[in-house]
Amino acid sequence: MVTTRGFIGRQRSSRDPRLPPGQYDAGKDWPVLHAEATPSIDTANWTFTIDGLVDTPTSWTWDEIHALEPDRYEGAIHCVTTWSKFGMTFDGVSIDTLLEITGVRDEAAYVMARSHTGYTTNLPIEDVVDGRAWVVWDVNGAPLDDIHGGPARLLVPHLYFWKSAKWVSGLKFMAEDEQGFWERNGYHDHGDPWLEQRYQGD
Ligand SMILES: Nc1nc2c(c(=O)[nH]1)N[C@H]1C(S)=C(S)[C@@H](COP(=O)(O)O)O[C@H]1N2
Ligand SMILES: [Mo]
Repeated sequence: MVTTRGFIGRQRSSRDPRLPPGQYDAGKDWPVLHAEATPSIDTANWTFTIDGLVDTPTSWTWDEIHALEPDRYEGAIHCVTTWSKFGMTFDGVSIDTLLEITGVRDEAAYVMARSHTGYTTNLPIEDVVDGRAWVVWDVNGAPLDDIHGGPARLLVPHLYFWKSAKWVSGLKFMAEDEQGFWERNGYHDHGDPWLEQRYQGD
Protein backbone atom coordinates (compact mmCIF):
# COMPACT_ATOMS: atom_id res chain seq x y z
CA MET A 1 0.00 0.00 0.00
CA VAL A 2 1.28 3.42 -0.88
CA THR A 3 0.43 6.33 1.37
CA THR A 4 1.43 9.94 1.20
CA ARG A 5 2.18 10.72 4.81
CA GLY A 6 2.46 14.43 4.31
CA PHE A 7 -0.97 14.66 2.72
CA ILE A 8 -2.71 12.51 5.36
CA GLY A 9 -0.99 14.42 8.15
CA ARG A 10 -2.15 17.71 6.77
CA GLN A 11 -5.72 16.46 6.42
CA ARG A 12 -5.78 15.23 10.01
CA SER A 13 -4.49 18.47 11.43
CA SER A 14 -6.60 20.82 9.31
CA ARG A 15 -9.67 22.13 11.09
CA ASP A 16 -12.99 22.73 9.42
CA PRO A 17 -13.15 26.54 9.21
CA ARG A 18 -16.88 26.35 9.97
CA LEU A 19 -16.09 24.96 13.47
CA PRO A 20 -15.87 27.57 16.22
CA PRO A 21 -12.98 27.11 18.69
CA GLY A 22 -13.30 24.12 21.01
CA GLN A 23 -16.16 22.55 19.01
CA TYR A 24 -16.29 19.19 17.16
CA ASP A 25 -18.49 18.01 14.31
CA ALA A 26 -21.17 15.65 15.71
CA GLY A 27 -21.82 14.28 12.22
CA LYS A 28 -25.16 12.49 11.98
CA ASP A 29 -25.81 12.51 15.74
CA TRP A 30 -28.11 15.13 17.17
CA PRO A 31 -27.71 15.06 20.97
CA VAL A 32 -30.77 15.91 23.08
CA LEU A 33 -30.27 18.27 26.02
CA HIS A 34 -32.83 19.89 28.27
CA ALA A 35 -33.42 20.50 31.96
CA GLU A 36 -37.15 19.76 32.25
CA ALA A 37 -39.36 16.77 31.37
CA THR A 38 -40.25 16.63 27.67
CA PRO A 39 -43.73 18.13 27.31
CA SER A 40 -46.27 17.03 24.76
CA ILE A 41 -47.85 20.17 23.35
CA ASP A 42 -50.94 19.97 21.18
CA THR A 43 -50.81 22.42 18.27
CA ALA A 44 -54.54 23.04 18.84
CA ASN A 45 -53.67 24.79 22.13
CA TRP A 46 -50.29 26.20 21.08
CA THR A 47 -49.70 29.95 21.11
CA PHE A 48 -46.71 32.21 20.64
CA THR A 49 -46.78 35.70 22.19
CA ILE A 50 -44.65 38.82 21.81
CA ASP A 51 -45.11 41.27 24.70
CA GLY A 52 -43.25 43.75 26.89
CA LEU A 53 -41.91 46.92 25.25
CA VAL A 54 -43.66 46.56 21.89
CA ASP A 55 -46.36 48.76 20.35
CA THR A 56 -48.94 46.00 19.88
CA PRO A 57 -48.50 42.88 22.06
CA THR A 58 -49.65 39.97 19.90
CA SER A 59 -50.35 36.24 20.22
CA TRP A 60 -50.49 33.86 17.27
CA THR A 61 -52.17 30.46 17.14
CA TRP A 62 -50.58 27.58 15.20
CA ASP A 63 -52.65 28.39 12.11
CA GLU A 64 -52.06 32.13 12.37
CA ILE A 65 -48.27 31.85 12.58
CA HIS A 66 -48.23 29.42 9.64
CA ALA A 67 -50.12 31.97 7.54
CA LEU A 68 -47.19 34.43 7.82
CA GLU A 69 -44.36 34.66 5.28
CA PRO A 70 -42.25 31.49 5.68
CA ASP A 71 -38.50 31.69 6.13
CA ARG A 72 -35.66 29.14 6.24
CA TYR A 73 -32.29 28.84 7.97
CA GLU A 74 -29.68 26.60 6.42
CA GLY A 75 -26.41 26.11 8.25
CA ALA A 76 -24.77 25.12 11.50
CA ILE A 77 -25.79 24.89 15.15
CA HIS A 78 -23.33 24.92 18.06
CA CYS A 79 -23.91 23.54 21.57
CA VAL A 80 -21.89 24.79 24.54
CA THR A 81 -21.13 21.13 25.41
CA THR A 82 -18.83 21.28 22.30
CA TRP A 83 -20.83 19.53 19.57
CA SER A 84 -21.69 21.37 16.36
CA LYS A 85 -23.80 20.18 13.46
CA PHE A 86 -23.61 21.35 9.86
CA GLY A 87 -26.09 21.36 7.03
CA MET A 88 -29.21 21.82 9.14
CA THR A 89 -32.34 23.20 7.47
CA PHE A 90 -34.98 24.77 9.70
CA ASP A 91 -38.30 26.17 8.45
CA GLY A 92 -40.50 28.61 10.28
CA VAL A 93 -40.95 32.35 10.50
CA SER A 94 -38.35 35.07 11.04
CA ILE A 95 -38.64 37.10 14.24
CA ASP A 96 -38.40 40.17 11.93
CA THR A 97 -41.74 39.20 10.38
CA LEU A 98 -43.37 39.04 13.83
CA LEU A 99 -41.85 42.38 14.86
CA GLU A 100 -43.26 44.06 11.75
CA ILE A 101 -46.66 43.25 13.25
CA THR A 102 -45.94 44.18 16.89
CA GLY A 103 -43.51 47.07 16.42
CA VAL A 104 -40.73 47.55 19.01
CA ARG A 105 -40.55 50.49 21.40
CA ASP A 106 -37.36 52.58 21.48
CA GLU A 107 -36.62 51.63 25.11
CA ALA A 108 -36.44 47.90 24.27
CA ALA A 109 -32.85 46.66 24.46
CA TYR A 110 -33.12 43.04 25.67
CA VAL A 111 -35.36 40.05 25.13
CA MET A 112 -36.42 37.21 27.41
CA ALA A 113 -37.44 34.08 25.53
CA ARG A 114 -39.76 31.74 27.43
CA SER A 115 -41.02 28.22 26.93
CA HIS A 116 -44.31 26.49 27.65
CA THR A 117 -42.33 24.55 30.32
CA GLY A 118 -41.09 27.65 32.18
CA TYR A 119 -37.58 27.62 30.67
CA THR A 120 -36.16 31.09 29.95
CA THR A 121 -33.12 32.54 28.19
CA ASN A 122 -32.06 36.17 27.70
CA LEU A 123 -30.72 37.86 24.57
CA PRO A 124 -29.75 41.37 23.46
CA ILE A 125 -32.28 42.67 20.93
CA GLU A 126 -29.59 42.82 18.18
CA ASP A 127 -29.37 39.02 18.28
CA VAL A 128 -33.01 38.41 17.38
CA VAL A 129 -33.39 40.90 14.50
CA ASP A 130 -32.04 41.31 10.94
CA GLY A 131 -32.44 37.68 9.93
CA ARG A 132 -30.68 36.15 12.93
CA ALA A 133 -33.54 34.42 14.80
CA TRP A 134 -36.61 32.36 13.95
CA VAL A 135 -39.52 30.43 15.44
CA VAL A 136 -39.12 27.06 13.66
CA TRP A 137 -41.33 23.96 13.38
CA ASP A 138 -39.67 21.84 10.68
CA VAL A 139 -36.13 20.50 10.60
CA ASN A 140 -34.60 18.91 7.51
CA GLY A 141 -38.06 18.77 5.95
CA ALA A 142 -39.91 17.03 8.81
CA PRO A 143 -41.83 18.32 11.85
CA LEU A 144 -39.60 18.99 14.86
CA ASP A 145 -39.76 16.05 17.32
CA ASP A 146 -40.95 16.67 20.89
CA ILE A 147 -37.44 15.97 22.18
CA HIS A 148 -35.97 18.71 19.97
CA GLY A 149 -38.56 21.29 21.06
CA GLY A 150 -41.56 20.48 18.88
CA PRO A 151 -44.02 21.66 17.92
CA ALA A 152 -41.88 24.84 17.73
CA ARG A 153 -38.63 26.19 19.13
CA LEU A 154 -36.68 29.39 18.97
CA LEU A 155 -33.65 29.21 16.67
CA VAL A 156 -30.74 31.62 17.21
CA PRO A 157 -28.03 29.67 15.42
CA HIS A 158 -25.22 32.25 15.64
CA LEU A 159 -25.24 31.85 19.46
CA TYR A 160 -24.72 28.68 21.54
CA PHE A 161 -27.77 26.45 21.29
CA TRP A 162 -29.08 27.03 24.84
CA LYS A 163 -30.39 30.37 23.52
CA SER A 164 -32.63 28.37 21.14
CA ALA A 165 -35.45 27.74 23.62
CA LYS A 166 -37.33 24.51 22.93
CA TRP A 167 -41.15 24.54 23.21
CA VAL A 168 -40.93 28.31 22.87
CA SER A 169 -44.01 30.24 23.99
CA GLY A 170 -42.98 33.86 23.66
CA LEU A 171 -40.56 36.75 23.71
CA LYS A 172 -40.71 39.64 26.16
CA PHE A 173 -38.98 42.89 25.16
CA MET A 174 -37.30 44.67 28.08
CA ALA A 175 -35.26 47.82 28.81
CA GLU A 176 -32.81 46.06 31.15
CA ASP A 177 -31.10 42.68 30.87
CA GLU A 178 -32.35 39.87 33.11
CA GLN A 179 -30.86 36.39 33.31
CA GLY A 180 -32.64 33.29 32.09
CA PHE A 181 -32.41 29.72 33.40
CA TRP A 182 -28.92 28.64 32.30
CA GLU A 183 -27.52 32.15 32.65
CA ARG A 184 -28.47 32.13 36.37
CA ASN A 185 -26.78 28.73 36.53
CA GLY A 186 -23.43 29.98 35.20
CA TYR A 187 -23.76 30.18 31.43
CA HIS A 188 -22.71 33.37 29.67
CA ASP A 189 -25.25 36.17 29.15
CA HIS A 190 -24.39 36.43 25.43
CA GLY A 191 -23.00 33.05 24.29
CA ASP A 192 -21.10 33.81 21.05
CA PRO A 193 -19.43 30.52 20.01
CA TRP A 194 -16.74 32.31 17.98
CA LEU A 195 -15.68 34.16 21.16
CA GLU A 196 -16.12 31.00 23.30
CA GLN A 197 -18.52 32.83 25.62
CA ARG A 198 -19.47 29.62 27.43
CA TYR A 199 -19.61 30.65 31.10
CA GLN A 200 -20.08 33.86 33.09
CA GLY A 201 -16.72 35.66 32.96
CA ASP A 202 -15.54 34.15 29.63
N1 LIG B 1 -37.00 24.54 27.04
C1 LIG B 1 -35.69 24.29 26.97
N2 LIG B 1 -35.01 24.66 25.89
C2 LIG B 1 -33.69 24.42 25.80
C3 LIG B 1 -33.00 23.80 26.87
C4 LIG B 1 -33.72 23.43 28.02
O1 LIG B 1 -33.19 22.91 29.01
N3 LIG B 1 -35.07 23.68 28.03
N4 LIG B 1 -31.65 23.53 26.77
C5 LIG B 1 -30.91 24.29 25.77
C6 LIG B 1 -29.64 23.66 25.51
S1 LIG B 1 -28.49 23.75 26.74
C7 LIG B 1 -29.34 23.08 24.32
S2 LIG B 1 -27.78 22.55 23.94
C8 LIG B 1 -30.38 22.88 23.28
C9 LIG B 1 -30.44 21.43 22.89
O2 LIG B 1 -31.33 21.25 21.84
P1 LIG B 1 -31.52 19.81 21.25
O3 LIG B 1 -31.88 18.90 22.39
O4 LIG B 1 -32.56 19.91 20.20
O5 LIG B 1 -30.18 19.41 20.68
O6 LIG B 1 -31.66 23.29 23.72
C10 LIG B 1 -31.67 24.48 24.46
N5 LIG B 1 -33.04 24.82 24.68
MO1 LIG C 1 -26.48 23.13 25.77
